[in-house]
Amino acid sequence: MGTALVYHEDMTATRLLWDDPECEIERPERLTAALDRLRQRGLEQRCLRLSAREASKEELGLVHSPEYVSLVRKTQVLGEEELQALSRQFDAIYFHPSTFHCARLAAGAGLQLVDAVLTGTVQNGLALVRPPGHHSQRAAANGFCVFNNVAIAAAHAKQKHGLHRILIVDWDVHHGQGIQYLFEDDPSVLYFSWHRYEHGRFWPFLRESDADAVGRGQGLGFTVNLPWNQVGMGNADYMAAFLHLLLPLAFEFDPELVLVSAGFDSAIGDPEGQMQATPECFAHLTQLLQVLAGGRVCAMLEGGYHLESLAESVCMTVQTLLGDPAPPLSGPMVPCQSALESIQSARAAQAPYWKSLQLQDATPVPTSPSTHSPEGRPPPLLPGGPMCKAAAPAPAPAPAPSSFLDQPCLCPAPSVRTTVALTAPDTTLVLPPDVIQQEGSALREETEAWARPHKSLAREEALTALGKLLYLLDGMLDGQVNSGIAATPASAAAATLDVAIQRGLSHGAQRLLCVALGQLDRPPDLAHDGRTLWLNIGGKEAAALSMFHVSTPLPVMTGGFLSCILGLVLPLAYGFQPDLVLVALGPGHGLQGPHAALLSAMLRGLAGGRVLALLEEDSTPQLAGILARVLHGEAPPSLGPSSMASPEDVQALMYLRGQLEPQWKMLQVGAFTPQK
Ligand code: X5A
Ligand code: ZN
Repeated sequence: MGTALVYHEDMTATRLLWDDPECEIERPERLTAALDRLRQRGLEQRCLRLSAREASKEELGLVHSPEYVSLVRKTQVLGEEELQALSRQFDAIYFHPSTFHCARLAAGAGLQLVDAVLTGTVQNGLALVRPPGHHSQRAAANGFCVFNNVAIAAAHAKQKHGLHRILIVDWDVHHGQGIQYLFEDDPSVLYFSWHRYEHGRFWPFLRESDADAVGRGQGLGFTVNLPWNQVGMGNADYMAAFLHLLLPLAFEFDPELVLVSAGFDSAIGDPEGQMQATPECFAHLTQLLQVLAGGRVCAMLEGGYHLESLAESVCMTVQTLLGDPAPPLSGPMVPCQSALESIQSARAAQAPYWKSLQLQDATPVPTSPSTHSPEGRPPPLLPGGPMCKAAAPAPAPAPAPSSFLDQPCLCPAPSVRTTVALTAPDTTLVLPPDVIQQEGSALREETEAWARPHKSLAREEALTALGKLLYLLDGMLDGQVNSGIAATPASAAAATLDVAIQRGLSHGAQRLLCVALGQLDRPPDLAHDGRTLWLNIGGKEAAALSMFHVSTPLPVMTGGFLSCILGLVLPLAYGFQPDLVLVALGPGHGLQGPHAALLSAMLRGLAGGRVLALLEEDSTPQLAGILARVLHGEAPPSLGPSSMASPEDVQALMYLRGQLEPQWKMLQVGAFTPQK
């Protein structure tokens, strides 16, 4: 199932006819710049192109008053003077004779997208529209917005498709107060918005944009505001907000559909936002949302006023919707103090309404006050190696707006996205047509040489499996293959993993993340040089060994699994910035298919998607199939209503995080506040 791109050229018609410094940034070139770049990159051609239709009067009436709709209709026949006079009745608004037509196309585009996704025509999509929508209210235009495109789409999804749980993620840099007002008492719509706030000193200057606005009546806890009180928020801040605030709530909510108010004025270079997040960050945000709602994600353009940054960020979003792996994030992964304070205050405000926040915030984290110092970052790397240079962490601070786009991408896309290298090619495997079943093996002599130090690799079956694994790994290290799965006899799992680590490190990986589930012993000679991050979950080793060798006996079977991924695995992984990921399901891993799929899908955000999953040979073909599909970019199945972590699990996790936090800053969920 593909990706829809909904557009209509007519939406470039509306434009500002008089002088107004506040409104002049919302111009037609925003759409043409984004679309041109999508074409240049060959992305538009990969989408299902849908021509936007106008929303009907009834559809607009789902959220707007009839009086307001007819007021906007009348602007079609007004002269410039009258248009200007009417515009002055609203905050940051201009009308043009084409505004009504454009705004109906913008709302209609969102409806078409939702229909295409909910009827199964496509998996996901983007509506490239203007005017934007999220500031618009029941009877008012506001902030360049005329009709509330995303709100109309949500109301339509409820009314026409009978949905009960819709998540709206508003990553535009402004508060979508229009959406908030329309759904504040509605528990079927969870609205999340982060926005430049500066303690209320930034437009639209509303008290109700703060973290303590959490909805009302039945809708208490279904409005989630994350106000940024400083400009300059970057990749680490945005990722921390998703991992520690949005995603725990989103999984607990278990949406049937995700709508994105996709404004790109939150990206670097934008004159409104003044933020620092790079376009690649939007690939990661998109990828994180794709694990929800069975991958049903509908993004609709809102703001974004730096044409270059906008075009690039739109490409990142579409590319990710199409299933391409996200490029690695640049810059130090250390959230700033102000971001942590904001995240903490939003978590505190939401805690009464969400189980996933309660246990955690009840337990103070045993740690020292955090600082800005990047001392917790892994040490610098040895230069060289044939692997993608862009994957190496940039020691420099976030690049200046003028130069952020001309970093050459040094990684050509691998020709094969996913390879399955099982010992006995399985005919019952259900795989996407372009997933390759690997025939090849590494040379016998070479395989034997790697196997020699390990007793458990002496058996013929283990050697055969190792040969296939090494061949796959080499394909990944050479950049021909992006991701893959391989199998090994259970008795040889630990040794095979050890060989894979050594081979990866000696053949070009500069930082290798190994996530080992179940009874997999840490390789005895695993170096402590910062090039390998070893993370064992559900094994028998005691908790928290050191910065680069982390173990937790936490059983993955329990509801603690999600907290473990969001609160431990991903923060460590994003902080480490690996260029190769090994995920091994060892003896007694206890993971069910959907859980293993979710973990793999989320680890795909690392290392440009260069992820090798190692399974036990007697795993079911279903497990191999689901992992191959997820590594290939398909959405993991929904986990359904999540069972919550047991208090003991949460305690164990909190303790471990407290130990590791001084070194791994992405683990921080908030600024340290001493108990009252
Ligand atoms: C959609 C959007 C911004 C309005 C800013 C007014 N609106 N100063 O980004
Ligand atoms: Zn905006």
